[in-house]
This record gives sequence, C-alpha cells and structure tokens, in this order.
Amino acid sequence: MTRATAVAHPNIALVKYWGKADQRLNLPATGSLSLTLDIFPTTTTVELTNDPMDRVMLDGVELSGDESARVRSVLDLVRERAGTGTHALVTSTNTVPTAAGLASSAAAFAALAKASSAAYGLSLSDAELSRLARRGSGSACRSIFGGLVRWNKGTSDETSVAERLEWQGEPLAMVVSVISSARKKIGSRAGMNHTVTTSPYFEGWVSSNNALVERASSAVERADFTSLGEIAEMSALRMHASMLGAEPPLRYLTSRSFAIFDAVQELREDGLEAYASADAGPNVKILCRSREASLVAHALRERIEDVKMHVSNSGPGAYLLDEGERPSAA
Ligand code: 2P0
Repeated sequence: MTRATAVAHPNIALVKYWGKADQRLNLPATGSLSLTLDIFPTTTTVELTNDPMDRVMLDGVELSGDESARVRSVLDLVRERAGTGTHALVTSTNTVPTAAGLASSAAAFAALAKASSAAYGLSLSDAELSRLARRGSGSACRSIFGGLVRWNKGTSDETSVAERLEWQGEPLAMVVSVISSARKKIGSRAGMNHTVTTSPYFEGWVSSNNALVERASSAVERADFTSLGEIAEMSALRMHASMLGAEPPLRYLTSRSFAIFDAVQELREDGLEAYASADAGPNVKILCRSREASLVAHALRERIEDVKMHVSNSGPGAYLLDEGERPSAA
C-alpha cells in the first residue's frame, strides 16, 4: 500500500500526564488514564511520493518548522522500520479547535501513526502503534485505543505503552465546555518542561499522581464511577497546583474555568453526579454518566453564560478508512 487514511479521536485524561522522564523517547514522569472521545476526529492521509522531502498539510495549510519536524520524526521511525527512504505527503484535517487544550495533538499523532505505518506497508500491533504515536506526542499513545485507556509510564521505549481497560459500569460521557478556542500562549510541551524544572511541587505531583493511577485503575475494575470521578477531579487540580508552583507561575485556568468547577460541584450537591477536569487551557471537561450527559450540559448552560458545551460519549480507537471512504489528498 502506498497510501492510507486513518481516523483518530482526542482523549481526555482522567488521571493526567504532566512532565517527562525522558524528552527524546517521550517517557512520562507519571502514568495516566483517559477516556477517548467520539467527537472532534482527525483524519490523516499518508501518501508515498517521489518528492525529495516530506510535506505536511494541516487543514489546507502547509506546516513548517517544529510542527512539521515532529511529523517527520514519526515518519523517520516508520521508514527506518520499513527499510526505505521514500518521502510522503501527509494531509490532515482536524475538527477540534487546535491548541486550545482540547488534545488535538493526541488525535493527530494517533492518526499519523496508524496511517503512516499502513502506507509504508508495516503491520503493527496496537501496542506498537501506541509506542509510535507516543514519540510524536505523549498523550497520542492513548488515542490508539477506544474507551478507557491506561498509559503505563514504563522505563523504556518498549515498556511505555497504553492499554485499553474494560469498563463494566454504566456508559461514560464527557461534556466539553469551550470557553476559548484561541491558541494557548504556552504549549503543553513547554509548559510541562517549565514545571519540571522550576516547580517545587513537581515531586509531590509525580508521587501523588502515580498513586492516583493505581486508585483509578482499581475504581475502573470495580466499575466505581464515584471514585473514578473524585480521583479525576483531584488529579486535574493537583496537576494545576504543580503548574501554579512554577517560576514564573503557569496559569491556564481562568475565573470562568473556576465558575464551571463551582457549577459542577453544585450539580453534585443537587444529586447529579459530575466531575470537572481541565488540561493546558481554560476549557473544562466534565465527566458524567452518558444517560445524564444532556442534563449536565443543560444545567451548566443555565448556570454559565456564553459557553459552548459539546457532549461526547466514549469513542473508538484509531482505525483505517477503506479505499472508497478516503477523501482525496489534495
Ligand atoms: C494529558 N496533557 O494527560 C495532559 C494533561 C495536557 C494536560 O498530555 O510533549 O501534547 O507531546 O508529550 O501529549 C498534553 O501534552 O505533550 C497532555 P507532548 P502532549 O492529556
């Protein structure tokens, strides 16, 4: 095959990844656990070409500099394995507001790993795809899988890999609030490196969050939604605490974000179980039961003005599109 198209969805971490143990291999300082969404997919086509270099198009615009270098570094790993030097045209379409803390890089690099390995004729297992996606962006290793996913931090390229977790409880949903879809001022990578090097709270974050991964995994095994939600809210706030301790401080949450955290707490007090989380941006993601998701979104719209709410259920892992379904790579 010389051309392949893959679709992948973003994932939202319930137990967060923040900080690297190894920058080159993208090994995280802590494990994490996420839910893959069924909204905001990224579709990526990789086509081998006779060009003297790779070209990367994102939403119709050619990428250059660091952004295209990250894509090329994943293609290089695939080429090394396939034993070829042939270059490629990568055409990607994002449906998530880029760089707004809505995990667009996770879907992008999961789709790239899936499409590029197929285009270069490799037949990789999901674990191998997860490791490959991780090299492009850490959180992308989780978007190879659908549903609830655990990223084992590992200590090497082979052992730092995600796996799907079985969930026997009621179906889960995530209400994604969009306060701002503006490009964030400090990207995740720079933000986490800044936290690692300057925050006195980083060590406490790492040890406490590794413990939360174990507690969350056990909550998943017991299908204990309440514990999972409580742990998710804690992990998000502890991650933001580590950033707030950095020098200079790194603050992604705004007063609007905290207003949503307050509203979510009110919903719980009213008997509607929901838990708030936030990533490297102001937008708050709310974990709830699927059957109550529209109620949660409605209740939040009533309490918070001018915030868009997207309801997502648990989504699929990265998959290839059949020949007939492929958009043409312009
Ligand atoms: C997460 N985030 O677990 C955390 C929570 C943001 C906050 O993973 O440098 O884009 O490519 O490995 O994966 C965002 O960081 O960073 C992220 P790199 P990535 O979802």
